[in-house]
Amino acid sequence: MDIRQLKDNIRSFSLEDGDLGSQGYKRVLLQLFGFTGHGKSSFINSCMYVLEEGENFIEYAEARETLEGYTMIRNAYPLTDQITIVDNRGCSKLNDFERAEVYAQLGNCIPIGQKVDWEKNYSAMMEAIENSELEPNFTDFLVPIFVYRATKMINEMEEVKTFMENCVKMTGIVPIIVIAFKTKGDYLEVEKQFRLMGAETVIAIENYTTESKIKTLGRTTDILMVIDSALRNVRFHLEQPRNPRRERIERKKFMYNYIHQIHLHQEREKHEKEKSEREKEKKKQEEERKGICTLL
Ligand SMILES: Nc1nc2c(ncn2[C@@H]2O[C@H](COP(=O)(O)OP(=O)(O)OP(=O)(O)O)[C@@H](O)[C@H]2O)c(=O)[nH]1
Ligand SMILES: [Mg+2]
Repeated sequence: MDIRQLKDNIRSFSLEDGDLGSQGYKRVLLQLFGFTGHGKSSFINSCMYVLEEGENFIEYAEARETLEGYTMIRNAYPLTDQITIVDNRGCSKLNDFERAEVYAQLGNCIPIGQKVDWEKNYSAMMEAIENSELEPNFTDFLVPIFVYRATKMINEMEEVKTFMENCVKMTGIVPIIVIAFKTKGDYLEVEKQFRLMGAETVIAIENYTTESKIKTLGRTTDILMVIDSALRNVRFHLEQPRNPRRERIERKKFMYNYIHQIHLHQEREKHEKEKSEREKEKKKQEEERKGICTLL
């Protein structure tokens, strides 16, 4: 498909097009996830740039190289009337509740425009999910996209694989894998790792940035292909009867169950730790008693 055709497909995409109509969805939400600094915000700028004519690059989403992560607020950027892309907070190394927060973003349980705090405990997490009921959103068709940089082999295989599986449980879609920094690393090897983990669509791209913004055919095509793949997924799913309200309830149930499992896991660990400390203390006391006896 050439660039003109890809752009037209994206610009004219409508949820109403299928035989069953929009089934209650009002917009497609492309949900970006990934570790900090892997190119999520830059991917948003790249998408805006390739859909606009001309060479005027605008940094809509601020992109920076930081250790602790730059994007903190879950901002949304409309690409067309019906397609919006969301810059979710990236993670570095995640503890259990931080991981739950990633799913809360995916399930739209954290409002757009809100700062994402990694909640520390069970009750704070449950409260955040309950608060999402203030403005329940069941009209977004969620498409997960995972951004990973080609300069790094995947060390977090188990973590990423579980994330991909949970995306399917929550949205019915295997996340589209975007490998950024295409020219800076062995993207073929990274692609292979993702494919072996069950990825269906893997597209390597080189993001446009303030420093590197000359539009080329290959770079532009790769970026447009990501959006086009997401829309193909949406079309495929809209051919089946769906119920957006029921899907939201199922996502909430997934969240409650997930948080509950984490809570149980942490309680078990705490209990084991206390038990082992008690045993250590008991052993120490016994040894002290024995020492006193030999002295006598
Ligand atoms: N060369 C090159 N640089 C890139 C690419 N993608 C992003 N960068 C640069 O990498 C740095 C981090 O990119 P961001 O887009 O801010 O990454 P992020 O995933 O949004 O990071 P957080 O907001 O911290 O989670 C920025 O300095 C970008 O200019 C790419 O494909 N190629
Ligand atoms: Mg960012």
